[in-house]
Amino acid sequence: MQPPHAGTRRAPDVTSVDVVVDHGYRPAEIVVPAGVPVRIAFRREDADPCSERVVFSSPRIDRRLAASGTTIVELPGLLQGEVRFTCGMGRYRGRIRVEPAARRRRLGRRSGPLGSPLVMALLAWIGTLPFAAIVAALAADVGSGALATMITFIASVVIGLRAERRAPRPA
Ligand SMILES: [Cu+2]
Repeated sequence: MQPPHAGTRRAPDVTSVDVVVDHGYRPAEIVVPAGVPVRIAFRREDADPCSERVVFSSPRIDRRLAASGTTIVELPGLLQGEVRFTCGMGRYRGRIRVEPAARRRRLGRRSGPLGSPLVMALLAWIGTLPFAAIVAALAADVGSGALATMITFIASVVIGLRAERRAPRPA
């Protein structure tokens, strides 16, 4: 199953994670996007019987881990929520936190280099300051320069706030 924007966004078609098994799982918590297959490479570093197998809660997967080297466990795209994995008797514990894929996309869109429309409008206003200084110099009157500065400031805040209200917002 392909996520809807796979072509344009270069969304990964699998999430790969390395987990070291050494008297527990390292890392013990994995965060993955929902709906994307997960490929976990378990690397055993202890000879404890607890390291011999790993059992996933959902889907129910029970896998023997190679005594040395890496064992790959492939999981299908997961539903939002949590999947636990443990050793055979539940002493080693790990979990996969499955986050909604859509939230990641929205976060990516919101963290642009310039931020919100209001910030951009204020930056544009700072750009007008030299012109206010020229107006003041030409009029030989500091008062009219200050007035021009105030008017453009209010205008940029109003424009920025209106643009911000119109900007697409996560539901
Ligand atoms: Cu165990």
